[in-house]
Amino acid sequence: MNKIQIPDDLINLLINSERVVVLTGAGVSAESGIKTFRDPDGLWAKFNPAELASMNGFMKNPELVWDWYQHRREIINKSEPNPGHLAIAQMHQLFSKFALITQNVDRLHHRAGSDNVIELHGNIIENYCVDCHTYYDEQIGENDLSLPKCKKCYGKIRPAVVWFGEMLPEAALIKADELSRNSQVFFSVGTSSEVYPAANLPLLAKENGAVVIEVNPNETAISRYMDYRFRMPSGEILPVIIERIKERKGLI
Ligand code: BV8
Ligand code: ZN
Repeated sequence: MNKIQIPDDLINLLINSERVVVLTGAGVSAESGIKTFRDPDGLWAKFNPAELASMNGFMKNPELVWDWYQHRREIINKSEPNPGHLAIAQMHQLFSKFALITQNVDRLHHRAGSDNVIELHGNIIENYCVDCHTYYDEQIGENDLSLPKCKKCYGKIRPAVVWFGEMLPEAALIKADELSRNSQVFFSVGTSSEVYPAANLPLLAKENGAVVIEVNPNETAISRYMDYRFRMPSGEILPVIIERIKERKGLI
């Protein structure tokens, strides 16, 4: 029997809930070997985010930004979904109105089997031309470190992610906002809750009556508002929660 204790009242709530929403951040991919952004050894420990994850940064130094994303793509391509991603993928079957919202761009949730993933910050797999917006959905040559140019207009090609100062995809944000407001249970998993508007979602859920749960080895900006806090890696705790729900539902 797993030594991790899950409060009975939380399991009772979960087996009687339909509208369950999970919001994930970089921490859910940490156990897949993908560095987070703000942890001490994180991606931005060496760089200044404004320099890399922004249009200004890209226009100032497109090769540096392109190489940074190519470097991250290489790491992502060698990574596999971890037990945290796989546990979340099982939630689609356990809750009749489940929704997954992510700030991550690595698409490991898709590879773990999650569908209808709401990507607030785009994805690192696809690219588009900054001038004519032609989409390049196949991965541009992994080894092609030099900045590729658009076949149509010879413009610069950029990753299809949302940079700082850029609007989030409107449909994704509206959907995420509505799902959070209507959720009965809201999990905030592996995010420092420092980037907006994503960081608003757990509080929006709480304001509208949801029970909010944080899964993060560290304190975050919203920890004090959480109803439950699991101070451990998502890859450890989420499978235990799933197992307890399945036991109570007689599925195992
Ligand atoms: C926008 C690009 C309108 C893709 C990213 C002042 C107040 C409020 C807002 C702002 C403000 N000033 C500026 C803003 C707006 C700005 C913002 O929020 N800035 C912050 C820094 C204050 N937001 C924007 O610009 C957004 N657009 O608002 O448009 C607008 C327009 C103009 C001007 C104003 C507003 C765009 C935001 C998107 C930016 N793009 N990424 C990429 O390269 O990936 S954000 C980047 O941060 C990633 O997407 C990442 O997902 C996201 C959030 O970070 P986290 O996922 O939380 O990762 P982090 O490292 O921070 O935390 C990891 C956590 O995991 C830690 O807590 C750690 O303890 C935990 N962990 C570690 N291991 C594990 C674990 N947890 C569980 N298990 C483990 N094993
Ligand atoms: Zn073009």
